[in-house]
Amino acid sequence: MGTVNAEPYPYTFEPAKTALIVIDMQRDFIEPGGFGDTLGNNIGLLAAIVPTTRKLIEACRRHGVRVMHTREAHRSDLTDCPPAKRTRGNPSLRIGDAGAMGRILIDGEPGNDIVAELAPLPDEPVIVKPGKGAFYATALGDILRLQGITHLLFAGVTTEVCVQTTMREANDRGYECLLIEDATESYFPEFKRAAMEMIRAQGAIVGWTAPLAALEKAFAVPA
Ligand code: C5J
Repeated sequence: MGTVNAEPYPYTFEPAKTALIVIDMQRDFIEPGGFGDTLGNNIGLLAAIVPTTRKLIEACRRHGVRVMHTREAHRSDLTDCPPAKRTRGNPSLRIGDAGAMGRILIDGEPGNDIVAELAPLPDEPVIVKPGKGAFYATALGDILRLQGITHLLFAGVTTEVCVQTTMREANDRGYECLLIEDATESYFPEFKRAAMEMIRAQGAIVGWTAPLAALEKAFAVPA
């Protein structure tokens, strides 16, 4: 059993029943010339968490916490993409259009890949999700249940969109959720701050937050 010095109070977990879910660390959101960049976002903010996220993944692998990854992606024929998602906001590039790294948010395109530094190992599930939440229209719930997972650690981008949505879905399904503060980021720093406050408000109404160092400390305590 490990205990993390988290907010709003200590978070206790058993590594064998815990999974790390790394959300959407995809080239198109993070790398120069990708979708996020072409929309005028400051991708440097997201790129800055790659080294910490890598350390987090490696620590989880070493300490027996299952690692899983997600990618936001649609079928190449777009039949799983609601027209409302594709057209909203009247963007210059829509889902399925040709971007600098292939078609935007389409499964199998180069830009849809997870950044090389965080490449999943062959035995780590990659959940391909058409929505913001990783439970919607995916096998994630079944995968976690079959593995006896009760606790989830979260990292990835963006904090207030896909990360927070997935944490809320997980919370409603009974999982105890901890967000690693320095392994998540938003294009909008004030949204990250607000999302973290919302998550841990009212006695961890959605879950807990803690920096990677606090998790590493918990791992360092002999079982
Ligand atoms: C979007 C995400 N579209 N991973 N995705 O913001 O948060």
